[in-house]
Amino acid sequence: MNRSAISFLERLAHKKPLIGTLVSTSQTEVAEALSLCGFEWLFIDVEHSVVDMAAAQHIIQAVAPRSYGVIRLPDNSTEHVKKALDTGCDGVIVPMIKSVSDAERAVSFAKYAPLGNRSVGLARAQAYGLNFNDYLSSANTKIALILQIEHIDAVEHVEEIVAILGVDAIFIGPYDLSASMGLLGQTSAPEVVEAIGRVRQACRNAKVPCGAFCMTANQARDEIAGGGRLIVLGTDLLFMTGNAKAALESLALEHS
Ligand code: 3PY
Ligand code: MG
Repeated sequence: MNRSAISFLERLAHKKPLIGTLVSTSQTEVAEALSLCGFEWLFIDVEHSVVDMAAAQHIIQAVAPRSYGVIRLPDNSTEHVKKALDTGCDGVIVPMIKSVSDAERAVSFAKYAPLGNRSVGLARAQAYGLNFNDYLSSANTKIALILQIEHIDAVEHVEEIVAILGVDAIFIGPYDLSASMGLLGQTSAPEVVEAIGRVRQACRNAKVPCGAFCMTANQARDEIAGGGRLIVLGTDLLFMTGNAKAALESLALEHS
């Protein structure tokens, strides 16, 4: 698919789920190979991996226009939001939103005036100046701001958070959410499932797309059946280690 025909944010408005995967390595060949596999978008993880902002830009360059490139930021700071958006990414994912004011801060960093106060740069996003005016006038409606709800404090205010103009989608983080509830790693605990249900319901009511990370295709199926639209299926290294281990184990069995 040639993603340049439609922006990521416009694509998010469609009912059909967006199936992506998580990129945690800097080599552009890895991201390019995943893009060639058919993942429609890549969740480029600058929060929990060695990928830095320069590598993220190179990954986006390697997969465009085949796949959308969306950067998960290390934190909710103007420094990271503006640097990421200026790479020309299709969206940013801001982790660890805990309150309405955190969400409003993210909007103010990520959206140009009058919606926010995004700082004006001259970089790849603006085609190094060649597309400056067009980018400035269209970025707010084409580049997605996705907030991660992964703390119980955010769940308590999720109905207000999804109502904020400029919040384009929600990505649920079950692992950090479970940790914030004193249930580290227990993502199937009833309290965590209930909290996630509240987030999903708030998104449904506000017609804000949401999604989550899924380790397996079966989990992704459940997520889609539950209304999830922004799907991250596996990671670059999970695909590699899973296949490598299985191949080694099957060979070892033949020779044991
Ligand atoms: C979490 O579960 O905390 C995540 O951030 C998943 O992406
Ligand atoms: Mg997390």
